[in-house]
Amino acid sequence: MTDNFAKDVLKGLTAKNKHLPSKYFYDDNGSRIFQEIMNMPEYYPTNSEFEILSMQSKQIIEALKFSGPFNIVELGAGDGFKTFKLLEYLVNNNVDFHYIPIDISQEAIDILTQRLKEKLPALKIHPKVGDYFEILKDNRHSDYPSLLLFLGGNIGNYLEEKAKELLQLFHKNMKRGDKLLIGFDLKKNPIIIHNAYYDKHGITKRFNLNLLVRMNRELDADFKIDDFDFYCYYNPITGNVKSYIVSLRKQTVHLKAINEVIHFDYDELIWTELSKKYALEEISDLANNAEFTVEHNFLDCKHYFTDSLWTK
Ligand code: AVJ
Repeated sequence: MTDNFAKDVLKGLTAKNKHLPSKYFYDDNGSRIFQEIMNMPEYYPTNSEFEILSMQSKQIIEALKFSGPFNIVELGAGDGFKTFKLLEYLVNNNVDFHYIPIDISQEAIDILTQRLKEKLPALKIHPKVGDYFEILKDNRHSDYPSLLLFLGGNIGNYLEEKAKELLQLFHKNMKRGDKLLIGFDLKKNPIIIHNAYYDKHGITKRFNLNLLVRMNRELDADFKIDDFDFYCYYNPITGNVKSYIVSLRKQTVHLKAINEVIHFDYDELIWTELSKKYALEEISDLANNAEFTVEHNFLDCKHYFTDSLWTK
């Protein structure tokens, strides 16, 4: 784990345009800050998806057209707050299924498991910590059909080519007839998007700067957190939100664990995240590119977000 982090950090911080992969936001501390983001009123994706999964559970489950028992495999389950409504619906209707939440944060999975055992004691839950694909590969040998959940709009973090690769990999690790329910944040009034990412509480800033804290801890680096700021902007034409860490001074940072020195110019940027917003046509293009069929788009009432149901 740490080895890949060191390698990716070195690659990103020695590039001409500095960058860091957003997947490294989610150490235990970052996962907690992300919970705070999800609790902000401005961060609408959580509320929109929560509405979809609360109000349309029945329609979603009917659209699966599974006749017997099935698995629900959730990639990046986090605290599972949104999924709870779907699980609750299924348990209350005595549907026969197994829930397999997967996350890279042990802490997040522990909290989720404990909470679900309390709230839905009848739920058959098999939590997994680790890499999506290793666990997906196991699941391919299951006798039951599967519904894969990739919620929260995580796909928005991938550049187009990477998103296509990821979806092809999902496809490859699914059985014919398996379903994918995948969340996409939709293009909308740019002001709403701006406020969700450039939040006035500074929580998203803390989320980004946590990358520096993580490097200090795991790579024995000496980033002075106060000498860096956060900036992000939304381009309504491309649908891209791009997030950056800004160096407030010309400065030098040592990464002692890997014996590296990194120089920052005054106002130099580190690109930390892409959060792409989609139009519905772009979503069906992506599905078709990976040889999925779009079954249905489940939208919230404001049309901010869609959980798109695809079939292999
Ligand atoms: C978890 C990837 C969906 O891109 O909206 C929230 C992460 N970044 N605020 C997103 C995030 C800044 C989030 N995803």
